[in-house]
Amino acid sequence: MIAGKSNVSVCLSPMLSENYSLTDSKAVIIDILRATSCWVTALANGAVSVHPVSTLDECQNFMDSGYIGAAERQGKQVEGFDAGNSPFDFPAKKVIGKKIAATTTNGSRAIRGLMPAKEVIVGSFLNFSAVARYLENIENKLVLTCSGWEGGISLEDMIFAGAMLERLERYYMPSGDAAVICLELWKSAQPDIRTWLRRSSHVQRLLKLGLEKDVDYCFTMDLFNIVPVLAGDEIVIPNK
Ligand code: 3SL
Repeated sequence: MIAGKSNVSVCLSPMLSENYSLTDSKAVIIDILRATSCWVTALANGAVSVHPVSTLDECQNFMDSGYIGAAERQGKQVEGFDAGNSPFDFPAKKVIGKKIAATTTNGSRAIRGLMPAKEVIVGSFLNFSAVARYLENIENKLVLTCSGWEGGISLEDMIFAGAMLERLERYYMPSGDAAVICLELWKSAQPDIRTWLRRSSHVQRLLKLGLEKDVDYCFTMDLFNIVPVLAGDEIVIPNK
């Protein structure tokens, strides 16, 4: 490690998280399609908090106590819940002043696995620069954690990680082969990231479900200037 720079590594899948020492690191949770993009949108639109939960039963219990219940499995909204996992499910008129409980196939479980970290920050392209600015000059090690898909990897999460590694290169020293792969991927995806990402299996899955609008939206840079973090069990915008 170069003096003055902290280490940044990339965890490509929650299945690999045991290889990272979270207790002395800050972590960024990444699920570009679509969990972290949804949570950032809901909070930017005025939701009080998002409580990520693993199971449908937990989500139902929160819904019974007044939360908006958002539940997705295999890309689709689960019947009986208030919302699925589309960013368009969380407009201001629906979420302002409300708490949300959210369960998704990968992201809501992946973030729960990061709870031992010193701080968990929610990253998406929608709040990319805000997160990058927040991470400049922090002295902790950093783990960029990709949610992937069912234990595997996801290109769009890796592209985000590569973009963040490049943005933070003045402040952090990339560590490990996963960081090298993500940086190389990010470079090779230039100049047209959206077209390059069409080869992602989850992009293809969402396109088959007619969700092109969601994909386009989630690849939009810097719509929001917010940095949501995990506070206890809930994701919030601090000092709000
Ligand atoms: O797995 C997840 O957390 C979701 O983001 C998947 S989906 O985009 O809602 O299909």
